[in-house]
Amino acid sequence: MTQAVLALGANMGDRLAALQGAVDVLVASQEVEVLAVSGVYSTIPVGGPEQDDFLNAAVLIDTGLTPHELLALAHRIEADHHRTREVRWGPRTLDVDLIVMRDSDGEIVLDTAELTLPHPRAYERAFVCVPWADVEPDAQLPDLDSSGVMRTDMELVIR
Ligand code: PH2
Ligand code: MG
Ligand code: MG
Repeated sequence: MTQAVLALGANMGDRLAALQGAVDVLVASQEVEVLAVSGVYSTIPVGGPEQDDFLNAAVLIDTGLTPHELLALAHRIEADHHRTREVRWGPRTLDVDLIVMRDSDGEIVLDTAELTLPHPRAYERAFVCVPWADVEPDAQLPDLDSSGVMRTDMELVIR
């Protein structure tokens, strides 16, 4: 089995319903076992154009899916919420991002056109790391930054 951390975000429409809908699909998926769901955080937008606040959450799962299969499932869940991809980092009804995956050999490292693991910007984004810490309190961040541990100094602005 492979463990994965998914980050959910929404800042258009019924944001809470979109996050819940994503969790519901994961729970219903044969190839996914949901191990933990974080709290829901209201966060100010990071990057992109001026846009509304996000709701963010994280989900810890076990899965038999490969990284690209899990990415396809994430895209399917987004499509079900009429997600369109117009503006990079712009408003979205639902964003489902793969943050980290690990199998029996340890952390999966991937760099393909479609998917980079661990997520290259996750560790500098409080809207990812704070919900992530909910589902994995002892999580060590991917060994990408100088310290290799989760930064506790990031500010999460909750409105
Ligand atoms: N997602 C982005 C860009 N900016 N800001 C917040 N607060 N939450 C997000 O989920 C988010 C963002 C691109 O996916
Ligand atoms: Mg994203
Ligand atoms: Mg995304």
